[in-house]
Amino acid sequence: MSNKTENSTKETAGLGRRRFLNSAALAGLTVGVAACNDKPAAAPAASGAAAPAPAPAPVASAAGGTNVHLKPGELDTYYGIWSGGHTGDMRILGLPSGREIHRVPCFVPDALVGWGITNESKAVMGTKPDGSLKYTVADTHHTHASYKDGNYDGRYAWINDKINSRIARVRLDYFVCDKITELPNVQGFHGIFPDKADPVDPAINYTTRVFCGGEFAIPLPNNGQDINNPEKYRSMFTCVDAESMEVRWQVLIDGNCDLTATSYDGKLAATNQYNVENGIHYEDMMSAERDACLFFNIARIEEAVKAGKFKTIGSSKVPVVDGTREANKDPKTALTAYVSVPKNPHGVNASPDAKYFICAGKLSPTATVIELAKVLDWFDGKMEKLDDAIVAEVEIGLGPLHTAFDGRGNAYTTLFLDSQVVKWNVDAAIKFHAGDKSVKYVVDRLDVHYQPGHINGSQSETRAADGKILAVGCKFSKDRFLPVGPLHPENEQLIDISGEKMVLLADHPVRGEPHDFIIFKRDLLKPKQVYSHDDFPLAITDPKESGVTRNGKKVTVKITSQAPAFSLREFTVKKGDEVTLILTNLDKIEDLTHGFAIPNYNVNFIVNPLETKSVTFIADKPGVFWAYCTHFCHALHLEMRTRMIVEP
Ligand code: K7E
Ligand code: CUA
Ligand code: CA
Repeated sequence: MSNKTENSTKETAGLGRRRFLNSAALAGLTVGVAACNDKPAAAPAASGAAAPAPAPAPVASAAGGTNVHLKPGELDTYYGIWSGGHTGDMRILGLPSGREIHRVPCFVPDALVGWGITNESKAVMGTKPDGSLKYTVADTHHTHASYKDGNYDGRYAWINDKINSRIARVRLDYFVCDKITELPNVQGFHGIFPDKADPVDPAINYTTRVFCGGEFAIPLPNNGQDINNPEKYRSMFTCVDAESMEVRWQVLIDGNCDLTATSYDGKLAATNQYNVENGIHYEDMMSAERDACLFFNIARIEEAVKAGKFKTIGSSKVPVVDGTREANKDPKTALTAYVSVPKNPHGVNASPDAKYFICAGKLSPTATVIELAKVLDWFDGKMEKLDDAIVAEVEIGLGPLHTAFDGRGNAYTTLFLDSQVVKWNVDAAIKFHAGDKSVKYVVDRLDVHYQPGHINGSQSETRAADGKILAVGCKFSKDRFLPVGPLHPENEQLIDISGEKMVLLADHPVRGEPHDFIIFKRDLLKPKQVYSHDDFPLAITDPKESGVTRNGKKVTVKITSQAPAFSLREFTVKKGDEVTLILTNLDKIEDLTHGFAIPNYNVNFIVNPLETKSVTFIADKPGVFWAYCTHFCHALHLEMRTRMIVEP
């Protein structure tokens, strides 16, 4: 970009641009990249204009010592769990190489594994009374893993679906989705974060709850009444049980939840909020100068639920407590606390020293640092003014969205409009805010390519933040990769943060459109490579059990696979039968996966070592159908097939 140099040498933008940002929102302009038209070169991709030929990018030599180019056979140091965005999936990357190793289907069908085809996956995804999938679209933004002692324990990861307000759990031993829960009375479920400890019982120092922020306020109940009555519009903050995946409770709140964070002691959860105005029209949502970071006192909420101080909404049986501003004015009894932050904030992130939540300003060029001990003081009646919990509010650049940490006291915030990552020191910002204007809290700035959203560092959201690498999800890649038509990939850039200065290490194209991700040490996970028959109630443990059994029109076909053959060479059913085919892969060697596809029957799925899956279909077409193995397994893989005969 010809004028990137100009951008990078500019200090925090001048007042004029800042004013523009404030007035842009009021004027009803689209907030975001396309709106920032006094910085035209920063956003040609959004406007559809052809990007100018790029100047040769400054190629980073890996000064900090992180080598992104692994030798053949060399393994990555870190796992990365990425949300896939509106592809609706979860992706597993290796870092620092940036290689995509796996995709975990959860909310939407997946052709490789047969997710949405097999009975087992359909049971997880949810079906309509006729057996078809309830939903086939999803939008995953945020993924976080379960904790123990302030670090990941390798049990689970959770991911949200914003479109249909669903939360999915992925088992990290097999990297498969095992449960999906739809949140009642919520639209636009966005922020998600597991707790890290129990607020009351210190023995429970691991995740037992997952918190979910509802972004879109809707009339409650949403049944076609009260469409034009903003008073009836509310959003909800939801607590889901980490093990059962049942919804435990909800909190009715003012405003819209954006991202979510949890404290290391389990006492507090928070969500950044815009639209505390409770506007139901676009412009109304941006009228107040300050919105809020809304804190939830988890122990008090659960006491209130236990004491029966709740209502239910619509057909949902989930207890809903009142977390609105009006009902929570007395700190001694308050369930919630609305700490003010500049208008329309976005990300909120917990610092690895467990002391602060940091709110990124989005429409404001600031980061707000909130001290958690002080929020607890307010709840305890020891601090009068809640906003005294704000220990810093400093300018860091234009369009701050998300923040990561290095464990050495520094924060790294993405600046969407400036196309930069800014490294700033939290303690220095606190000193500056307290009055020492000689303190320089901005440590470094680095141009990224382009318009970054989420950012995360290695181990950044744990007490073990290691300050090695940083990944940045750039929403526009423009000229960074070979052109492939109008749709550009995203650019997940990798930055070395081991030294004082950030060093850009690599660009990685990814299929749209990841949002949040986490990066953690590979030894925190011990994935299994072979299933156990015990995992599957339908497992066929002996090929001799193979065969066809009939019960009226219902036919069960049991079949096993062992390279390079299926146990049945052929099987016969009758036209009109409801066929349930159960396939167990008896190969127990790592990496020996088989597939099973039936021509013209829309059936294709895989079975991993010792895995069992089933499909059910109506044999409505007579004829011969060569069901064959789709997954390369053996020199005789192409021959691996069975003849399905459907008699007329
Ligand atoms: Cu910033 Cu949905 Cu996390 Cu996207 S949200 S970037
Ligand atoms: Cu079995 Cu290919
Ligand atoms: Ca607002």
